[in-house]
Amino acid sequence: MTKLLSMLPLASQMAPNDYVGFTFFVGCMAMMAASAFFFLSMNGFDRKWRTSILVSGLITFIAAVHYWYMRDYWAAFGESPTFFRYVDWVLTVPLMCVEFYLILKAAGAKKSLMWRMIFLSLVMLVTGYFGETIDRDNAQVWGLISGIAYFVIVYDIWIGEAKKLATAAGGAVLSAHKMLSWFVLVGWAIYPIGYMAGTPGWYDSIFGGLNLDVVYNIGDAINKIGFGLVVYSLAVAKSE
Ligand SMILES: *C/C=C(C)/C=C/C=C(C)/C=C/C1=C(C)CCCC1(C)C
Repeated sequence: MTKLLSMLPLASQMAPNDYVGFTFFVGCMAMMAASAFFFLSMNGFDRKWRTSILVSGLITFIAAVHYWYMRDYWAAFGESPTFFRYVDWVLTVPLMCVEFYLILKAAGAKKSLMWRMIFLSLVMLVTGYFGETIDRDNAQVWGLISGIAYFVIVYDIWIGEAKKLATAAGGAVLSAHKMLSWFVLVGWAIYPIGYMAGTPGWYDSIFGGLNLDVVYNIGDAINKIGFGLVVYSLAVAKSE
């Protein structure tokens, strides 16, 4: 009987004090629920807003699939699933840039703005990956380059071209843009904290008590689901 049971693809065991595993599990469920919500509500909106809601759903759906694997990976190896984490981000963060563009399209946003943001986000993520994996000894340098790319994105949306377009559009678009900008300034700033907690350097003593994965999982839940809900609210406001 035990032999038979061991052949079944049972869920991995999870210790009651495995709080890292717990955040992977809850994160996975939350992303699934959010995806169902976005996909099922899509058809209630005007054509124009459907794409935006679809992208919100794709962001949480891609994350849900990755969380499924990350949860498993953590349970099996007790190690940070860095590879899956960054594949997830490389797909979802550019989609968030697309979301900014879609919202500002009516105000005259050009595709070049979108590509610029996508490029910057990829620089931010690829350098972060180097610092966490193949060149951990220079994690500070990679983190710095990544941080610069991040600040250029923040500049673009708070002060630069994106901000100007949002101001010109006014109304619900401006307030949604403002909310999304806060997500990028405050919500995205959670990630460097996780990075500093999980890579070697002088900051070990400051962030040493934190777990990189817990910080990243909290960041993802806030940023992916919250971001999608802002877009959803804008669509509701605009469809009335
Ligand atoms: C859904 C996933 C999101 C919104 C991920 C965002 C990730 C970041 C903003 C990561 C930023 C980083 C830095 C600014 C410096 C250190 C390295 C990173 C990649 C953790």
